[in-house]
Amino acid sequence: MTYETLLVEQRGGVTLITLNRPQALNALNSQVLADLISALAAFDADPSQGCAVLTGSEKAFAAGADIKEMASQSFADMYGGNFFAGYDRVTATRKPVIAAVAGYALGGGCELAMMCDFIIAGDNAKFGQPEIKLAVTPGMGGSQRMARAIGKAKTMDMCLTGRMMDATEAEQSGLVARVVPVADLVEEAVKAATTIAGMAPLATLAVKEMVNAAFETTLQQGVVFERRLFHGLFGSEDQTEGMAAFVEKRPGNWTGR
Ligand code: CO8
Repeated sequence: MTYETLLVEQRGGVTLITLNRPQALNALNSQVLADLISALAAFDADPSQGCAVLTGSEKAFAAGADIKEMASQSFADMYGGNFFAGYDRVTATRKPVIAAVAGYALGGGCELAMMCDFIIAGDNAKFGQPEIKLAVTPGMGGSQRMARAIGKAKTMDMCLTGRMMDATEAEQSGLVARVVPVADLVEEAVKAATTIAGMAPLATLAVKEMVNAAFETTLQQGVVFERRLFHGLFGSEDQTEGMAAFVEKRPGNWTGR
């Protein structure tokens, strides 16, 4: 499958998705959204694929939603058409997705990175929610996901001033999981994704679901949800295999059942 705005390749069990609108610093227009939904749905449905990496270019992961596409839209267009609500389908991806961010991740670009399960940043990454400078606000979950990731004080600072945060600050704040030299970014992200893709598939789905539940539930509900998923995995063949493999000092051989 080929896409107008993405490059997609499989590296073993890892799907590498590269945003590819260099002329607009990977600004997210409606075509990018349609392509992304399609590529992630194909990844999720392919049993040979265990983890995806979403990346951009060395200069820009994505410099935001496409301002030129939005500029002439009315309230009726945006609200009536539920503009960009399709991104809910990006977050509905059940298998893990790592954002590998180099360069600018601004506005919708930062929000897209935060929709992924974790972010690995190149040391030149710059994160920001500069929508305030356009007299609008984050609209793809940025105010909510950033507040959960790095807390109120820094989120208010970022969203009210529109300033950029570099990779070091992003790591110290907990926005990104790791920072690596930008030249190694894709390789490092694919390496992490390969590790994830090598895990038992049902346990991997369960981890993603339970960590995400931490943002939707009370602690008590989340702990019970985690315990039930843990119990449920004892109905899987891979649990029997995983524990036998440990005892027999050999790698597990997963069936995804
Ligand atoms: N949209 C459209 N085109 C863009 C965007 C964008 N967000 N960002 C860059 N471009 C284009 C430029 O217009 C330029 O095109 P051209 O060559 O035709 O003039 C090309 O990309 C290169 O950009 P620059 O020349 O500006 O490159 P610089 O290196 O000088 O600057 C910056 C890089 C600092 C990243 C600068 O391009 C910039 O400030 N970009 C805009 C950043 C921004 O404001 N992002 C937020 C956008 S709003 C948003 O994301 C809202 C999300 C919520 C939507 C929710 C819907 C429900």
